[in-house]
Amino acid sequence: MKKVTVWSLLVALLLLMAVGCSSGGDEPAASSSEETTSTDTEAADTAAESTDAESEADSSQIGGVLNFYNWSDYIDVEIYALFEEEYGIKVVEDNYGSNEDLLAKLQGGASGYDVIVPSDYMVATMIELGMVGELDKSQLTHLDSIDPNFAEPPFDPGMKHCLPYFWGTTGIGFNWNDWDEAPDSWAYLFDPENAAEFSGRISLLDDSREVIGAALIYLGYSPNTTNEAEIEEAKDIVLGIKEYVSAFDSDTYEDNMVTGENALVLGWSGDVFTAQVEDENIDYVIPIEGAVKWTDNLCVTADAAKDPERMQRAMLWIDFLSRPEIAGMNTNYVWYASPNKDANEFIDPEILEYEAVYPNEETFSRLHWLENVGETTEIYSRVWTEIGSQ
Ligand code: N2P
Repeated sequence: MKKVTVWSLLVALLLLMAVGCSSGGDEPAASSSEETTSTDTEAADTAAESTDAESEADSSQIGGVLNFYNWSDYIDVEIYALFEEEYGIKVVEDNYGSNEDLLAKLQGGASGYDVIVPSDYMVATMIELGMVGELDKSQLTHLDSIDPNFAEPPFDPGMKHCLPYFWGTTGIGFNWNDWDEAPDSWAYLFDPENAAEFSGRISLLDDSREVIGAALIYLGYSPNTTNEAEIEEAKDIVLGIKEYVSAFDSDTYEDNMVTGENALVLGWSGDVFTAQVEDENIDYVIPIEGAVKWTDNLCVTADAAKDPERMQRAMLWIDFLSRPEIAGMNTNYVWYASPNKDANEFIDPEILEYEAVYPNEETFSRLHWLENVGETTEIYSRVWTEIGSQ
C-alpha cells in the first residue's frame, strides 16, 4: 500500500492539463513538522479551475494572512497555493503535537491563531472555556457534504462551532521485517516481555490521553474512565515498558520508522502510511482489544471570531477545505479519512477500500471516542507527568 498511487498521479495530471502548466505535483507529506506556506502560484493556477464553478462568483481577492494552527503533516501544502491564488490570503501554518499542547498554548496567551484543529473531546473543553467562536454558517457552502455520521457531533451539537476535518484511529505501527503476523494486540506493545525485544526502538505518542487511553483499553477499561485506580493501573502499564521506549513523540516518529530507529510505535494511522511510502514493509494495525478513534475539527479561535476581517478569512479557509475536491485532494495526500462524503469521488479508490483508513463496521464497533472527562483531566495530567518523570 502506497500513498502515491496511479490514481493520485492521474488526478494530478488532469489538474495540470486543465491549465497547461506544471506544478510541484502530489508529493507525500513532508517530514518537517513546521510547515510553511507555499506561494507556488503556478500550482495555484490549478485551483480556481479545478474547484467549484460556484466559487467563481466570490473569488474576489481578500488579501491578508490567516494563521493556521494545525497538527504536523496534516495538510497537502499545495492547498495553500490554491487558496492564495483564489483569495490572495496567505496561510501561515504552525504546528502542535497534542490537544493538550494546543490548549496550553492558547491559554498561555497566544492570540494570533485564526483557525485551529482540536479533536472531539478538546472541542468540548474549548467550547466550555469560551475559546472557540461560532461558525458563520451563511459563509459555509458545503455543509451538506459532511457525512451524516459526522454532522451531529456530540461534542459540538449542530456543528455550531467547528467543521469536521479528518478522522482516524490510533494503533500500532510496525515493520513486516520483524513479524510473520501483524502485532494485532496491545500486548505486543504493553507486555514488557514483548516490548523488551524492541528495546530502544519503541516510540509512543507524546499525548497523555492517547497513551493512557491505549493502556486503559489494553486493561479492558474505558479510555474515558474517571476511576482513579484504573488510571493508576494504566500508568503502571506504561511505566512497565518505559525502559524500552526511546521517545514520546508525535511529530517525527514516522520518519524514524523509515530510518529503522523505530520498530514499533503507538501512532496515528495516516502518519504511519506516510512512512509506508518510503518503506513498504511498514504497516499499521488496529489491535483486537479496540483502539481510539478521533475526529479533528476546523474551529475559529474566539479571538479571531471577534474581528470581522479575521473571521471572514477563517470562514473562507474552512469553506475552501470543505470543498469536496479539496477535501479529496487532502485525503489523497495525508491518508486520513475524510468526513466529507462528497469528497469520496475525488479520493483514490485504493484509499477508500483500505480498511486501515476506512475500517469496516466490525472494527469500527471496537473503536472508542475520547471524551471530555471534566475534572478527571487533572488526574490524567498528573499521571502523565509521573510517566514522564519516572
Ligand atoms: C497528523 C496528526 C493526526 C492528528 N500528524 C491526530 N488527532
